Formats: sequence, structure tokens, C-alpha cells
Amino acid sequence: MSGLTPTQLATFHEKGYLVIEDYLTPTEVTSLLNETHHLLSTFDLDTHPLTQFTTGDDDTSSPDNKPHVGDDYFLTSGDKLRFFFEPDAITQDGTLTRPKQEAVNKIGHSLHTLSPPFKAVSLNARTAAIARSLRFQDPRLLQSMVICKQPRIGGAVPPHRDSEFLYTDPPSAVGFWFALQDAGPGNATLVMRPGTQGGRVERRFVRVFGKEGETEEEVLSVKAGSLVLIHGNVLHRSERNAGERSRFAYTFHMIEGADGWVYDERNWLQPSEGGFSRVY
Ligand SMILES: O=C(O)CCC(=O)C(=O)O
Repeated sequence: MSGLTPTQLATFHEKGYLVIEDYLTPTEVTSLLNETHHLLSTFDLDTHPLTQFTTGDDDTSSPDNKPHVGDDYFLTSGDKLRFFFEPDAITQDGTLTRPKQEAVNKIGHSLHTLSPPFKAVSLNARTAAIARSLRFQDPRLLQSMVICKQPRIGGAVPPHRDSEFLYTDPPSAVGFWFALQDAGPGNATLVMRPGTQGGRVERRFVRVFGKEGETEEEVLSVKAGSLVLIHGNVLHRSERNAGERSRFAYTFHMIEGADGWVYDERNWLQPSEGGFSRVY
């Protein structure tokens, strides 16, 4: 496995992100979509607490950008497969307004250990080669999820830096974001602010997207199977999906686990016994 080319590495460090087209084969994409649909249609609603996954920016202390502090179903999901609903799919009295598989905002946060198809595209030689290119010494994989962006109700993800929520000292997070369906301006794709990876990483929610950096936003248009590598310090966001097309994506994150990097004990996601998944 060859990892990133010098040109790809240069782009990643210059812009804070890198798009690699056709990273997943069509067979892999199909297998991940089939698995996603299977999980969405078979999870048990009777035992579900109907946790919503609100994406508003009114809670500065929220983990993973979202107001989930104190929400046990969320906070204990780091090594499980759990299902978080779109707020607009649940009435005030807790009733779903649409079939459950069309109401889920995301599935998280350990697909990379608990789902064989997701594990196969996560913990493998290709990921290890990229980690080596990025000079990780002891890369650890964590916080994997499928983000569904359902038609008409898929909530916006406010501007953030991933390192703020998976904080290590010094910062080390890198996001791996895989388009499972075509993602473009019509269906709430990723919006990047290139060059902002040089900005300060604080353990807080970033409220204002426009003030940092000189560069304009870049709205990504990527085909299913593309991988977007996201520097942990680069500002990015996605809009609400007001369109009729869903935009399923799979993402996991990598942090440095070697001596000299301290994983913050205030991060929402804490390692279970055995620690976060080793890549090599
Ligand atoms: O998929 C999205 O809409 C947002 C994903 C994102 O911002 C992240 O994974 O950090």
C-alpha cells in the first residue's frame, strides 16, 4: 500500500483537506449502503429512548457539536451501535412522524468494530498506509458513524474543528469521510474553509464560521466512493438537507495514541477497556 502521494500530502497540508476520488470500489459502497439499510430497518424501536440528534448551535458545551451532555444513550455509545433521530422526525410527545429508517440522523459510534462491512473499510492496510503518510506513530481509530442527511429534514452540522471534540494535547485528529452517495450543493454536502487548520484549537464550539482565515468557503461536490481526509483543525460544516435526495456518508476519526499525546479526559468519547482501535 502506497499511502498518499507527495502532491496529495501537499494539498492536505495546504488546504486542510484532501479529496480522493474512487477510494472505495462500487462493491464496497454497495456493501456499506446495504449494511446501513439493514441496520436502519432492524434496530429495535421498543427499547429506544427516542434520543434526538439536534444540531443547533445553542449549546457551547456539547460533545460532538451537539447538545447531548448528560444524555446517557449518547455518552455511552462510543463502543456501541446506536441510532440518533432527526429532531424534525419526532413530535413533542415523542412520536416518530415517519418510518424509523427515514427518521435517523446518524448511527454511531463504533461501526468500525461492530459492523463487519464498516470494519473492513476502516481497519485495513489502506488506512494504515494513509496514517503512515501522515506520520502517525500509533494511530487509533474512534468515533465512526453513518451520517444520513435524510431528504427534507437532514439537520445542519454547524462549523467546527474535529480536534475540539476529540482533543489531544498536542492536537492530532484527522477525519476520514466517505461519500456513500453523491454529495453536492443540492443535498447538504461538506463545506470547507481551506487553510483554517492553522487556527487555534480550543475545547469549545466554534460559533462563527466567517471570521477566520482569508479563504472562501469551498462547497464540495463528490461522487459516491470518494474519501475526504479532514485535518482535525480545519473548519468545516454542512447545511440542512432541504432537497429530495439523501446524502449518506460514513466517517471515522484517527488520533495519535503514542506517548507524548494526551487524550483529554473531558472529551465526550472516552476509551473503553482495551483503548481505541489500533491501526498498526
Ligand atoms: O457529514 C456531515 O454532514 C458533517 C460531517 C462532519 O462535519 C464531521 O464528521 O466532522
